[in-house]
Amino acid sequence: MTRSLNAEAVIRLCERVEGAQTRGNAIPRLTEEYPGMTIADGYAVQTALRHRYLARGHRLVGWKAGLTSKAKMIQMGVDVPSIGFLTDRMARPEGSDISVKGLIHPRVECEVAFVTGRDLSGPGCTAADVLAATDFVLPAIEIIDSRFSGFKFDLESVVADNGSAALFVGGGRPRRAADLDLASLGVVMEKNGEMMVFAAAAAVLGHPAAAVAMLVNILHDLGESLPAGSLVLSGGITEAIPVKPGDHVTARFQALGSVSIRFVE
Ligand code: 0L1
Ligand code: MG
Repeated sequence: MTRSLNAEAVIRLCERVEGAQTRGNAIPRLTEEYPGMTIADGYAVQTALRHRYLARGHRLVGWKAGLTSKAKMIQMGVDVPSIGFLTDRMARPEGSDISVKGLIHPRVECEVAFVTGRDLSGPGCTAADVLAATDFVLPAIEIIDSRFSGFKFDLESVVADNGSAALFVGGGRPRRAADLDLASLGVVMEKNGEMMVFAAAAAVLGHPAAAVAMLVNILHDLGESLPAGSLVLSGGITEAIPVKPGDHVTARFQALGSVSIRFVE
C-alpha cells in the first residue's frame, strides 16, 4: 500500500477526525487539503486514531467491514470495501433509546455479527477459515455517521474516519454459524413500522464470512490480526437508512431473531 502523507500530516488529520467524532461537527473531506492522499494514508490516520482512543482507556472489542454490498457501494460511489475498529464505547444495548447527540447524520444498517473463538490472521484468510474460527453469529444494527460535510467523501477520507463507525447494537438470537445457511439468510429493516429495505446476506461479498476474511487480510496489511473473542460486523446488507429522533428501527433476521432500537434527542 503506497503512502504519501508524512508522520506530521497523519497526526494533524487524526486530530481533525478525532475532533469531528468527539464534538459531532462536520469537516470537509480530507482529500480537499491533501488531494494525493491514498487509502494507505487513510489507514495510517485510522491507526493513529485507534491508538489515541486506546491510550485514553477505550477498549478494542472488534472490527467492522464496510462498503461490502453492491447496494452500499452504489449508494456511496466507491468500489472497494473498507474496515474500521470497534470499541466498548460504541456499543449500545438492544431495545435501548439511542441519543443522536454528538452524531452528525446518523444512518442505520443491518449486519450479521461474528464472534470469534480462535485467532485469525492473514494473508490468505478464507471464508472457510472464518467459519471454522467463529463461535457464533448474531444479528446487529450498525449506526454509521460520516463526519464529512454534505456527505461529500471518498474512500480515503472514509477510511481515515474509521469507516464512519459510530455505534452498534447486537441482539436477537445468537446461533452457531455451522447451523445456518448464512448466504441465503433474509433480512428486513423497518422504520416506524414501515418496511424500508430487504435483502439476503449474500449481498455482502457473496457470503458474510467472505467479508470477515477480507477484513482479516486487510488487518494483515496493517500489521494486525484478529484475536479470539473479537466481534466483527460483516457489513451492511442493504443501503443505509437515515434516522432522526423519534424513529424506531427494527431489523428482522431470518433464523436470528430481531434487533430494535429507538432514537431520541
Ligand atoms: O459500514 C459501512 O458500510 C461504512 C460506510 C462508509 C460510508 C458511509 O458513511 O456510508
Ligand atoms: Mg456497516
